[in-house]
Amino acid sequence: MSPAKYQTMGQQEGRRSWAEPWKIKMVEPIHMITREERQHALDEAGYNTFLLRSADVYIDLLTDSGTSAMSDRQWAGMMMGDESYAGSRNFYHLEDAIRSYYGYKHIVPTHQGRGAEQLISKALIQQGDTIPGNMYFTTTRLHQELAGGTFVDVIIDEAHDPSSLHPFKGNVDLNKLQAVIDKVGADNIPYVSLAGTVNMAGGQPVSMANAKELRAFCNQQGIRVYLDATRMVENAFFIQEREEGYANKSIAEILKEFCDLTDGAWMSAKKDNLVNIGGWLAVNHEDVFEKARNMVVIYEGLHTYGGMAGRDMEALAIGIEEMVDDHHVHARVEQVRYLGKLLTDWEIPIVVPAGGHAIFLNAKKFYAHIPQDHFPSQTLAAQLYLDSGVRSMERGIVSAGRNPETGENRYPALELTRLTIPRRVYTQAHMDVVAESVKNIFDSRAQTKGLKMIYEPAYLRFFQARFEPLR
Ligand code: P70
Repeated sequence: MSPAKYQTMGQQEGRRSWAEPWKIKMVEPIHMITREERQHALDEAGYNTFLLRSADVYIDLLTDSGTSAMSDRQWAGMMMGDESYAGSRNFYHLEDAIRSYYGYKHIVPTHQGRGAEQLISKALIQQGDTIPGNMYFTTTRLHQELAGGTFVDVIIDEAHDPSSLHPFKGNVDLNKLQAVIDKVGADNIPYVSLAGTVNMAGGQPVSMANAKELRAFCNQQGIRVYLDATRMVENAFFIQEREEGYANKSIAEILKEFCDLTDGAWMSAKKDNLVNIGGWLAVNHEDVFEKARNMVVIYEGLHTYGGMAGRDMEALAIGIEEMVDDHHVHARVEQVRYLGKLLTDWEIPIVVPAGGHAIFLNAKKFYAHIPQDHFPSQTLAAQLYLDSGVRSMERGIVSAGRNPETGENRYPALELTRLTIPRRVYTQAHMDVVAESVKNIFDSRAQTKGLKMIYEPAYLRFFQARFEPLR
């Protein structure tokens, strides 16, 4: 018998194949517009993928935020919304879910993550304070700055190196943290801002060992630790996979153990929690809770809905129960990795190891001939859209913005374009189409020129900035 021509993914890797733990019950048609139409759409959008209309996008990898497919149980929950202004029963379900799976005592709902960031920043930060953290996130840092603080990066050096294979590139460097304390004094550090899987580093995890060391260190110094839990479930998966002693613990157990090392968390429920909108703040200290619960009525809504409808809170509570399913997390991260494997196999530069929510193309290497001032990551996102209607996101110099004190551009070491995978939405075939398109623009990269910024808004410029191609 002649050898078979086709091989499944599993066979290619010498193992049995696995599949997603769900089947599709409802579909949303998508289609690719023509290259001329895409060129026109890109011009209209000022070469910024945030300004494209989604109808002009074929495969949307802009973000994994609010783009997940909800389950039939979550949709059923939507019908059980208790839309009372105060004391909605869905809020109590949400409170129970957060208490059981994350383990925090007090919960304040918000409309999404940045609502919770505003509350925690305003509750804890005083003018002139310093907030150390494992790499900045755009909205998180901005809220810390608006509250009068300065963010200082204390992530390990490996996080800034796209080719370092360190298994926990999200770890905090305690020497760097000590140096910050020596400089500004522990009294001027309201908390350490710890992110579970570091978005801007490529979705890289923090180890349990590092979190334990950090906790012990902060206890000695009298500093609190608050967690950005947005993608902490994916972090738990990496701990289960890579850290000694965790292979036989469930995602739920690891999540709880990790959160127990922190004083509270803010959350963009639009990611791990599998909903299209929502967020929350959860804390153990009564004093912080009281401040946040009072402030939420100014900025978000009453403390039993915080900007969410009752039905949103119900879907969110159910999403929390579903997100800790080990099979779900495995399928989610492995899908991201599948795309990463294709690209690395074809020698396209990406951040390794592949992270939990996205593949990050290393635009500095991809377009080695385009200087950072000509926006290589932004250029890559534009080229990818032009080639195939695939939408991605700039995560480089445009995202890094300007130093608020000097007004100078920040030049981040990482100049990346993010291919972000929504949860339970796309198939392996979609990943193949994306990979081939990346390969196509990689093969013709020498002809590609950079961009010029022609409009720059004052805050979070990446969302609304406009560009023109350099000729
Ligand atoms: C993304 C989204 C949101 C986010 C996050 C982390 C680690 C907090 C938030 C805020 C959306 C986004 C936000 C800013 C720039 C680009 C994209 N991340 N912490 O796509 O939560 O969006 O609910 O207010 O990743 O990565 P929210």
